[in-house]
Amino acid sequence: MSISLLVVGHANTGKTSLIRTLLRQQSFGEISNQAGTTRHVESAVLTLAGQTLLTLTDTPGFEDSIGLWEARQKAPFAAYQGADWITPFCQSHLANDEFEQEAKILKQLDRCDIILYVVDIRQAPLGKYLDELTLLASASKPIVPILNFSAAPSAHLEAWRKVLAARHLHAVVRYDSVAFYFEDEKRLYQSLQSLMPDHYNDIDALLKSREEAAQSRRSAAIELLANLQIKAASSRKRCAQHPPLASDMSEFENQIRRLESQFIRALLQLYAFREEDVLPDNFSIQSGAWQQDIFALDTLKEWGLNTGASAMTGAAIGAGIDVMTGGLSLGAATTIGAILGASWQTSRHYKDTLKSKLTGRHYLCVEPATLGVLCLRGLALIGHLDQRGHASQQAYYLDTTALNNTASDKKEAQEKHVKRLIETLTPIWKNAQQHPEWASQELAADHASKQALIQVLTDTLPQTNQSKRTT
Ligand SMILES: Nc1nc2c(ncn2[C@@H]2O[C@H](COP(=O)(O)OP(=O)(O)OP(=O)(O)O)[C@@H](O)[C@H]2O)c(=O)[nH]1
Ligand SMILES: [Mg+2]
Repeated sequence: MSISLLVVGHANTGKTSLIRTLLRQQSFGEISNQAGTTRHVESAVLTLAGQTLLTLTDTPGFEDSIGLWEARQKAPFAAYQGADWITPFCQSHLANDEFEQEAKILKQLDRCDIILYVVDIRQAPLGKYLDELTLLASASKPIVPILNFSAAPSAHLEAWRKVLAARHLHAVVRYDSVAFYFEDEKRLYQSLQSLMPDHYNDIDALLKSREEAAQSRRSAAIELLANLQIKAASSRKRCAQHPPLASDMSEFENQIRRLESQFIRALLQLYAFREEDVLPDNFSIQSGAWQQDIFALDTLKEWGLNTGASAMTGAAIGAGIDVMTGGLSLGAATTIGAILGASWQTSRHYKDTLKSKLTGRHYLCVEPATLGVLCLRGLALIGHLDQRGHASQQAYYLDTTALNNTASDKKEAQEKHVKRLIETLTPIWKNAQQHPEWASQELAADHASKQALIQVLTDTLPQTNQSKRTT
């Protein structure tokens, strides 16, 4: 036997959104900013290992709760005690007429085990909401108030707590169907456990499986980012001449952009989001560009990354791209050249051979600044998806807002954190740069370089994701 939850509340408080997020399913029902979106009762089940644990029933929102409350207090319904007024009311002409939507809710009340009463805490606890609560309470079913829209601070939070406590509703759950916090969902399930002790173990198993799924999703996401980093760092393109031709440059840039696009697609699939849910409508990742271009100088600067090699190799080379000669970056080759000239007492012939070996072949490769941008963007996206509810409707624009919105002292700490991260990752990137064969293969999970990257990314992720609830 599953627990039957009836999701009710005023129009537009996020009832359908709550169910989508609990189910981790974007396809359930219809969501919109317009009140009165859900017109019919619709149920979905939440299963674990093939067993149905919860039935979630969505309902239309209350539209005229004050009118309904007045009708309930008039003859003939005023004569009924407790829940007895509900059946005759649903059989009356009012249920087909002015209270058609409300009657759809009332008809479900005796079929459910628990009522989830969804509140939009951006609104004050007005009389119409209190009338809804009184009407629902007459069904004598346990009510769990869900304080939805909790991610942003609300001036009405305490007022809601007060009016709910006055109605003996102390076990309230804060939630946000868009900015998802697993801890909130846990509290919701824990309140179900206390109301339905016979189902305690089932809900416990559900919570554990949700926690494990979140963990393994995060590990898989980090491995995807490690693969992207290794592939980008080990990618190189032999160029026909030096300075490189514009066509060689753009071909190489596109190769790297494609790697990032593949990573984004794989990540969205892993988190069960569609491309259009995270990316703007008119955006096509096939085209390579994803909002800010990773090879634009401004992008590198915005993410707090300097472009040392670009400055050194001159304007002929795009931002974020370096040129390697004979397996060494031009920076390193120049330094060795200088050492040779100054201190090596070798024959001219040997020196020339070595010099041509160092400078004869030119390869384009990705500069640490770009690898840094790829890394920070990847971490920011993983952080976002970890907390994105399946009811979210806004496309996610991946930019540096998360970094720039922080207070200046925090911003400084963030910049230091980025610098440290790049310093830690640079030796791993440099090593990958010497292995062009890694660009076309997937390294085994226990490969030392991959392991090292995974470790750094895992340690970094919680700090990169700064969006913690503030209230
Ligand atoms: N930021 C934020 N937006 C939310 C939240 N819950 C719902 N929304 C948004 O609020 C709007 C209404 O959500 P719905 O789920 O359609 O609300 P509803 O209660 O089912 O609405 P009706 O079916 O019309 O009664 C949508 O634009 C949602 O994206 C939330 O917790 N946080
Ligand atoms: Mg709805």
